[in-house]
Amino acid sequence: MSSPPRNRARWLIVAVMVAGLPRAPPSAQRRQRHAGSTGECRPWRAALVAVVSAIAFASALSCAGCYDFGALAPVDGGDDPCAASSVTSGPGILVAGCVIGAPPLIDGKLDDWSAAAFTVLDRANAAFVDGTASFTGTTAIDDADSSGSFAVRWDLNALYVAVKVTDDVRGLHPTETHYWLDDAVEVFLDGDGARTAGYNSDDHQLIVRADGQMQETRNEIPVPLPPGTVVAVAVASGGAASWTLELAVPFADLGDAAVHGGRELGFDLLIDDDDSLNTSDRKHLLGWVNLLAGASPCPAPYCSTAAFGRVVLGGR
Ligand SMILES: [Ca+2]
Ligand SMILES: [Ca+2]
Ligand SMILES: [Ca+2]
Ligand SMILES: [Ca+2]
Repeated sequence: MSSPPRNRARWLIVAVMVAGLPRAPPSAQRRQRHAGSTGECRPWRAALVAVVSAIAFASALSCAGCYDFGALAPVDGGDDPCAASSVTSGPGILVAGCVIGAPPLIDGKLDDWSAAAFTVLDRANAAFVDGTASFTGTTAIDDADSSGSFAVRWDLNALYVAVKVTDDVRGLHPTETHYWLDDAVEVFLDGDGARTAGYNSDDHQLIVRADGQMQETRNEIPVPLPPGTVVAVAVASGGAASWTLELAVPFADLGDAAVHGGRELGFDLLIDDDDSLNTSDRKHLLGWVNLLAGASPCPAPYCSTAAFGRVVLGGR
């Protein structure tokens, strides 16, 4: 490991202090010692400055990977938790961006997310579709009816999820206790990535309704929300009933595994679309991944974490 930044700072301070020492007039003894020399008399101080400066410079170069989490400047010289990951996003695999600087503000507004980080989920690429008959087959019409995109980021404290939903009619019925029957987004997390058939304490199905209300079910049974989980939604432009959401789930709710780059978690996401004004009646469901497609008796993420795709904690 390269030398800690505090040490580098001390070297630099020493170098500056030494460089700033006043030059003492040469003593008679020193003058005598150098008398008759034909070469340049190099003072000891200049040599020391050169050595110290070289060490400080080399130290600074060798610490390019020293970062504190979330900080752009080296602070304590520890390993960089946002070191680049060799994993790349692909079908069923999403690389979560490492938070650099401040974590996203959970206010439902996604101006603190990079547009490039979002993965599209629409009728054309959804692995799991319900309500197929009510799609028209015309991409523009179907995407305006129900589509979206999502992104995931992380820091040492939490996993952050952002979703953009495009919708044409708000189907929201606050008295409905089954949130997935209204306009909602379902986020599925398998903290230890164990892909168990049943949900364990590190596994979550979080259902966020378009009014910002959130419900958790585990093995299809409502349970208390994970402690510290925060969600916010906002109305988005782009459609009459389009909306965005932001979610932060503390890693404390995602099992005991250490939080570090390269960690894999099970992850999935569904968009529920209810276009009924009077009663809850889900019209469409779009799911990112469903590895249990065709299985029985319940081939869906809400039955088994084995159906999930995965998210990998990535680097900067
Ligand atoms: Ca935000
Ligand atoms: Ca719709
Ligand atoms: Ca699990
Ligand atoms: Ca709707």
